Amino acid sequence: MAVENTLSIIKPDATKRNLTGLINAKFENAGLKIIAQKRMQLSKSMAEKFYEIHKNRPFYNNLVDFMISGPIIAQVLRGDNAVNLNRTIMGATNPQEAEEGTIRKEFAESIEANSVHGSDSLENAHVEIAFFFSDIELIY
Ligand code: IDP
Ligand code: MG
Repeated sequence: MAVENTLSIIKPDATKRNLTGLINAKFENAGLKIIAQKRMQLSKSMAEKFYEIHKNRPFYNNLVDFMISGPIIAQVLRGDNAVNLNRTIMGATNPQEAEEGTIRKEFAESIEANSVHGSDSLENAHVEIAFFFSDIELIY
């Protein structure tokens, strides 16, 4: 399997409840390495741009407001099959549909406040990592 980098975000619902360590333990226990990390307060324009792909969805405005409601952690996870492995560890978007042991099953508050973001393809991972980090900030 190929070694990949993927973008992970710990969302405001999770930073507010002090869950960053418990969430990152799940990534590290699964063999993913955190090779870059920053805690940030997103501006409205940054959140709008990051989620631009969802601009026409009915939940877009609420999603942007949620993403700026508190600090986030933007981070890059690296490992074998990192894009899909991260999505598996996260669980389904709707926590009610998420598998036991996943982050969203254990920690998400709702389909919106679902604790984590993860890139959904290698191509999007490259774009999303570049949104937050320059190459020299990725420390293998
Ligand atoms: P994903 O985060 O599992 O990839 P996406 O469909 O890409 O899910 O949606 C992006 C984010 O938008 C979700 O993580 C969630 O925070 C929010 N979201 C998705 N669907 C809904 C919905 O039906 N109602 C409210 N918020 C939603
Ligand atoms: Mg998505």
